Amino acid sequence: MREPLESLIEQYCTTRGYRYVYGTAGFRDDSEKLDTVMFATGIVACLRSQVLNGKPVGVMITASHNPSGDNGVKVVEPDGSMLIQSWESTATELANLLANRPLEDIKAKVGQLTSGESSVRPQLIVGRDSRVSGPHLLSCLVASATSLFDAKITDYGLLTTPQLHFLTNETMITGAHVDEQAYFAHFLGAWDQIAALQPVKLPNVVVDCANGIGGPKMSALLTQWGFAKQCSVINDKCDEPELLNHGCGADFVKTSQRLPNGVKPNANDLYCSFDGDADRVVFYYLDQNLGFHLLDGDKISTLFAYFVAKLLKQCKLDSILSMGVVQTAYANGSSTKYLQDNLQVPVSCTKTGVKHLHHEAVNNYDIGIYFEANGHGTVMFSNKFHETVTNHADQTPELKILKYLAKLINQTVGDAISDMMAVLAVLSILQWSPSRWDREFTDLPNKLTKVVVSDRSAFTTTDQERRLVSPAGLQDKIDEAVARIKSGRSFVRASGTEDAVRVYAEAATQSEKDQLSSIVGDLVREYC
Ligand code: 16G
Ligand code: ZN
Repeated sequence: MREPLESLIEQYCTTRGYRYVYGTAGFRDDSEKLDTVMFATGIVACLRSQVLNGKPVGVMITASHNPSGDNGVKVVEPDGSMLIQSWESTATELANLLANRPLEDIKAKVGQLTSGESSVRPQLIVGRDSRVSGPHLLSCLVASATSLFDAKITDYGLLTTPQLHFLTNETMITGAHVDEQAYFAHFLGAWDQIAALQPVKLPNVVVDCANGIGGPKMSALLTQWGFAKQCSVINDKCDEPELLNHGCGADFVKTSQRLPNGVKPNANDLYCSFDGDADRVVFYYLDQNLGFHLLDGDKISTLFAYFVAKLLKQCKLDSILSMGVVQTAYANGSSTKYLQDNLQVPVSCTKTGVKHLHHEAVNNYDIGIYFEANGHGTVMFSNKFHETVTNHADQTPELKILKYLAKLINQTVGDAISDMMAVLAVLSILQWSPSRWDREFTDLPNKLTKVVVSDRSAFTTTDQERRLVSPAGLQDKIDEAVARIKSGRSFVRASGTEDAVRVYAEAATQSEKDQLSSIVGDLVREYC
């Protein structure tokens, strides 16, 4: 230990008196409140690496689509997946202890956690998005990791969240330092393999990077990508903090269902928007009258399901490899119906939050496609898939495309860059225009609103967040309201990221959807 514990705590655990929760996407808060959390996360990440015998544990500093004044941190397992759930409470407890208990208690606890039983030197892989608060917060994390653990830290500086997941996993696999270029080389390699089998034919693509870290990373990709001539990047000013996620980006486009700032409307282009840390993507296009059409996470997962099902059939692998789609309650009812009725694909529903979908996809299918409607998602290919396609006697072009697709889609986490490349490859092979893609099914009109409540913990749910358990009686009232509306569906859940309750409503028509949304919103206000 280089510095006495006491002075370390005095210096770095300066944000005190707050309560923190390691939620669906790690810790997230106003960046001014996070010093103590970062110091605690340094400890948690090092302990996790020690338990795993010194394997690399990732740490990503980001607040995704939140405003630029917020920040956050999440811990990544050596295989690139999210921190296992049982450690989330360890992280929460430690952050709250450091932020709320007297110095003596903190010293005792930290002393106990670092009491040197383990001779294993922890290894951390660290990255951050473009937020101004990033470097300072990183220094708080580095302080505990180096002073208390002498951890080996590889700091990649600015990264997208999926890059951090990917590089953590690559470090574990190779057991050596991995250059950031390995990320680009991997996905560009897969793209080139597909393009060699099937010439690429696509419209111009405009990529809105939410003025976040996706901007410079897309620029780096474009310097090496054969498709670059047809691809342009907008909202890539990641050095102007006030612009981050402001009037642009995946969250803005999905929630407001309109073009982001900075777009030149053109009916012949395909557009997509990333979020601030580039782990979410949604697409959209304009019809000949410049009417806006969104192609969100549901449209992306159904596109992949259509394409993979078709290839599996052509390769006569459909009875050998199972494929399914994982959604949340926010998936549009039309997409679920389309998957089940038109494609005959099994669909599972999980709670909101990428980790829930990810586990369901990995545990249930050889090819598990998962997307939240908001654009978070990927396609997971199992070992059985890889063994089957590698050993298959008939290495047809269709089989090879399946194999390369499994490489083009990030296997650690949803990735805006990799998802975008995969969608473009699929559209090119199918020779589908954006409107042809959109025609597969029509979304039911839907609305997502939020109600600010004094205590969101009063709203508890069951059935993958589709039904309320408490407040008592509210679900019955919602059921009555839904029953009166054609193709009506509505549910209420407490947000995991802010002090609010979210109300989702969908129905056969715009006016019925508005009606249902306002009735359920009023019911929530009545019961809170
Ligand atoms: C987090 C989740 C995202 C989810 C959102 C829901 C991750 C990496 N991110 O951002 O998947 O859609 O929370 O927010 O899991 P809410 O609970 O406020 O509705
Ligand atoms: Zn994000």
